[in-house]
Amino acid sequence: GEEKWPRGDQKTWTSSMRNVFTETSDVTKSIVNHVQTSLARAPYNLDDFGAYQAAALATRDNLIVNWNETQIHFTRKQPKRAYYLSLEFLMGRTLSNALLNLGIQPQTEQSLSSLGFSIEDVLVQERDAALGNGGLGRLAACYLDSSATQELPVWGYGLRYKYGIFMQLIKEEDGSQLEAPDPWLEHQNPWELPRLDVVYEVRFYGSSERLNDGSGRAVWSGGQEVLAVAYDVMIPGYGTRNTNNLRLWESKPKRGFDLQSFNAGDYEHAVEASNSAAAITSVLYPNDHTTFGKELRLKQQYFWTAASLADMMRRFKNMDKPINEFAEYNAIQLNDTHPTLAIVELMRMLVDEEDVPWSQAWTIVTNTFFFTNHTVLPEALEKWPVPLMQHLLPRHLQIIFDIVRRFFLSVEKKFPGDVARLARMSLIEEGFPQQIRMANLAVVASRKVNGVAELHSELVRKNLFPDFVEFFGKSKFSNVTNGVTPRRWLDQCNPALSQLITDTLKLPRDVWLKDLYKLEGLLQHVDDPKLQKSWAAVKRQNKERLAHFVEQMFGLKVDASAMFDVQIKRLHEYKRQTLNILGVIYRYLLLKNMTPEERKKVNKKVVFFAGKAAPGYYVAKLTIRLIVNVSRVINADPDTNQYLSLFFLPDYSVSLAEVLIPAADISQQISTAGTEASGTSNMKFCLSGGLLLGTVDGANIEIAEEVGEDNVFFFGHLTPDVDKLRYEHTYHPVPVEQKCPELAKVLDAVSSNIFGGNGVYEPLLNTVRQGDYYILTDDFDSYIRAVEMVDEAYQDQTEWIKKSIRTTAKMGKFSSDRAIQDYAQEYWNIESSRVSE
Ligand code: GL2
Repeated sequence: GEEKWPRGDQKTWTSSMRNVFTETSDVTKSIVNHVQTSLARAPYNLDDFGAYQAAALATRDNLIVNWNETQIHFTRKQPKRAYYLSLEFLMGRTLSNALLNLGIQPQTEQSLSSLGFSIEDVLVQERDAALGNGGLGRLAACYLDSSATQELPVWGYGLRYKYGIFMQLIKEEDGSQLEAPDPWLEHQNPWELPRLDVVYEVRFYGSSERLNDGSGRAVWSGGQEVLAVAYDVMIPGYGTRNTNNLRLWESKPKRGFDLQSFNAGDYEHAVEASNSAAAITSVLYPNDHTTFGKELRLKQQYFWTAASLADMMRRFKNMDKPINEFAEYNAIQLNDTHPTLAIVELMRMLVDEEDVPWSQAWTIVTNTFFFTNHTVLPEALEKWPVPLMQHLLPRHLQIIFDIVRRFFLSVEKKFPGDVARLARMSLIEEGFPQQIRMANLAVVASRKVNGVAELHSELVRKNLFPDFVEFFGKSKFSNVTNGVTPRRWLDQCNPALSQLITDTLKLPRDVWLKDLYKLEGLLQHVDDPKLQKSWAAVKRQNKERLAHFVEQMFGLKVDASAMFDVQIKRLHEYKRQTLNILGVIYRYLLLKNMTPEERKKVNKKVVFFAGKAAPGYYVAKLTIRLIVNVSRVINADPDTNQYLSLFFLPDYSVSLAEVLIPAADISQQISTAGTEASGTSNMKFCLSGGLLLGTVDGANIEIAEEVGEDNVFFFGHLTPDVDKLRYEHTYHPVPVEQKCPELAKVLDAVSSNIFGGNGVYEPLLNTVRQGDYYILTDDFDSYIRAVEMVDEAYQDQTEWIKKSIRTTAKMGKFSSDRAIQDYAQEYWNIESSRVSE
């Protein structure tokens, strides 16, 4: 129906409102206007950074218009919504993505050019938003992009860390990693809207009194109260006006809370309280796949889930629906166990604040939540000590114990007297202290549980939660294979390839970028020499871009005609960067022993590494140090350096990945079988036509299924063998010299200090010599043979290029659009709705 215009004269309002501008002249006007007013700068002293700021503000104006329209659209429409709760959103840069999605890239390029700036120089001024550690955080960013593109009512909720993932420096003296803070908000962030009016109080500590009136309710009071303030980040869809929201919370002290202290003249104490409130969102924890049980981390998790749920509840209540319909209007996806407290918090809100009886509240909760597991590594499974929970969140601990009691009864009913089963399934792990198993809690309270690739989802069922599968039934546990957004990971980072694909498919770019299965059309042209030539030329161009970048950084020449071999990811023993570097040393020693004539026949190779190690992960940091020092020796060796060179690129980031990935001939995805849940950079490399050298693990398996095994290079033992091999390492150890002489020679070379170090690498080498948990000694020979196959295949450039085209052509499945479709249909039950033009 007609709505009454709220204030003033409607015509005056609407005639002054503007829509998204797309004309170059309007872009220019807006940029200049922002230079003049927002930045208060003059044309003659404007540098590239100022031009970036002005272009960002101009672009942001457009985003805000669409963002507003989208929020109004969905508020009116009242559809079911989905919320993606993630402690990490690894967004990278925004400007180029915003320009692409708004469809004003060419106009902005032209406008900047006529103002005297090159768009490339302007775009690189932007600092990455690096609020994540690795794949898990980047996945969340890809999923936001796909949700907006598919016009789905999805919001992300996270934390606005003042410091993102640390900056990695490599120490000149010894090649080791140093960590420096990442003050990414130092300059204004144009991509966020502070919502100082969207504020919630979040309580910590205090005490909880049960009412004992039969209702199960309790009153939680006292303790510390802090404020959560919303900052909204606009998430534009591609080829649509729909612009979703990522809401990030910042903590701040509650004013007046410490008035008592001020009055008492205890200024120091009052200020301390404020500091501790601000500390909650100060820093992203830099550990990937490990938990340390720090109180501040638990505070982050509760702060974030409490604010997010309060916000969802407010939005739901504005719709005037009965509380029992909460799950019909809200789906919440838990990105790993980090947001598991949201389950407990929703119980608390329903029971204590909304007066909903326990069993009804539990029905609502178990219909609302969905849980994604992202790793099977035991060190990543979150457990929180009961005493810490008691201290920090006394009411939540009561609720957890109430959940435990009821769950015990239902297990006992189904499996009477099976005490061992109860112990395995319990949400509480016995010990000193007792610990809360967050994964078990997430499983018990979620409607569905999923892994992130077929193999991983099977391991989730068979190894992580077999008892729960038996109890709840198989259908609760399923798979959604990860995906990546082709907008950022093909069109933006590899524009030349995107153009070639558009030309070859004879389809508009916005068609195949929204339906990536269309890439299969490339297969028809695989044998076309013209396409092969252009395809090779694009790769060469991308390699030259990277070579130039590295030359600037290291002052060394990089041969773009050599094969580019890339492994970029967090440093972790299970990812086996060690296997790669030992393989490089093996190759170097072979080259050293060759005559100059023999060397000429060798496939030239440039090996690239990049990745951060958690600051406290000693072995991972040693691996970086070894790679850096090996590179210094190899690159300086005139006998071999035309044939083999090696670079460790510091401070790996989304933006660095955007330069490296399009330039790779091959990427290494070489985790011990059964350890990498999915991997997502494997998909990105293949999308840019980089072949895959990898183990039979994670999404590598599904990539091979798509492109065919003859287009990938697989090696190594399979998942079912790994446990057996580990058992043998422990109970029937065989010295490396016997088991794998080639590897033993490599280890000895490192021990002999030809790469320096004076014995510092021994602890790293000993992880291989003793125990060898990640089975390097078992996989080394097979790895070296696979590398030889790669070298051989590369000799036939035509065949190689055909493999490359075939690989790209079969990446349709790995679009995050497909993954989000799966979640929307099979999990969240939400529908698309387009904001009108
Ligand atoms: C990870 C997995 O290790 C990785 O294989 C997967 O691709 C991503 C996204 O699902 O999740 N799990 C995890 O804890 N991190 C990952 O990258 N940090």
